[in-house]
Amino acid sequence: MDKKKKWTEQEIGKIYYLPLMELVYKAATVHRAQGNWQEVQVCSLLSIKTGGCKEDCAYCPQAARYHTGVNPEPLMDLEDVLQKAQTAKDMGATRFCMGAAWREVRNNRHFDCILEMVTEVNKMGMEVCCTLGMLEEQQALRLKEAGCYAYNHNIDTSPSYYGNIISTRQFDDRLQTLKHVAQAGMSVCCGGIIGLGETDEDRIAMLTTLANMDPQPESVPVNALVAVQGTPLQDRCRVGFDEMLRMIAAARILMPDSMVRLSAGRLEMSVAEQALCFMAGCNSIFAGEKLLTTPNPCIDQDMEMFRKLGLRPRKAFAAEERVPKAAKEEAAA
Ligand code: SAM
Ligand code: DTB
Ligand code: SF4
Repeated sequence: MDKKKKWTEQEIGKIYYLPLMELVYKAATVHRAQGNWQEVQVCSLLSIKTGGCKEDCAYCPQAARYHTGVNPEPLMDLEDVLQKAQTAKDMGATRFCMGAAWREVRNNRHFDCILEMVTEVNKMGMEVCCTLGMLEEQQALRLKEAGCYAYNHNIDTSPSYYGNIISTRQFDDRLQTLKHVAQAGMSVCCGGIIGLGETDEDRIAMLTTLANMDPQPESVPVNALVAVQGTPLQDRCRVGFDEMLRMIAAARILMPDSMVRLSAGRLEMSVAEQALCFMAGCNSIFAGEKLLTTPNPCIDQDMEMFRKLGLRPRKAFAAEERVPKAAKEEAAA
């Protein structure tokens, strides 16, 4: 598939609305053709700066304005972060993602501390990912220089539904940060959430934005809303498993080279349901008992699931070992 292809919403709608089993079959076929289908990237998340965020993201337990029981905490110490990273590495994680409940990064001592964390975790041989809110160009470059491999910044939903969920920033602000991340040479991790009250058309529009990014995001987290008490979305019903499966399968077909990550919402899914997601092209998970503030399946359960399904954790930096298609074509010419 030509990566530079510009997808229209109509084209994506045709894929998205396929009968589910046909969609899964097509996605599984794409997944098999890419090779490495047995490998699942195991990522670990750590909230290094929890709560007290000034943004109003309606889904988020860390927004200061909602009363969710998440206590604001200061930035973690370097030593504590390194200890958590070692624990994550020992349990088999190869990507370590550090999250901060910030609207944006500021050029202050907290950012300097994070740069140090990035450098030290990178030295441990793990792919370092950060998710710290909006970034300026220079800040993205400093993160990259410190050894940050990837940056997570989700578009969350469709451009037109965005204003119903977040009013303290614009959809285009997200795109601007993603541009800075890509220009700095970091790998882009960008996805969204389903279950916010959006329509199928919104999901299609979100997929269209992601699929038309150039280059497409290296990883695409698909989150199901975790409806946290105290947030404006506390009473939203859980998304059906078929809806997660549909999003994962569509993402796999549209972004064949990306890692598609089954992210928030996995705790409620059975092994059989997750198996269908892996079949449909999901090849990455967040592992460990906690996401940022909410629970997640424990690693022993996940390893047992991999064993049952004949899957295996992928090595760190595996993407760099693959010869890019363009280079192969050049060599052959
Ligand atoms: N503050 C930074 C930002 O907003 O980019 C980084 C942390 S933020 C918690 C990272 C992402 O977590 C959000 O963009 C959203 O996609 C996801 N997220 C947050 N709360 C969630 C929830 N309750 N359910 C599902 N996903 C959630
Ligand atoms: C992503 O797409 N999902 C993760 C990670 N990127 C940072 C976060 C999920 C957070 C779920 C709610 C919580 O634990 O606070
Ligand atoms: Fe803040 Fe990020 Fe939560 Fe929004 S998603 S309230 S920016 S921590």
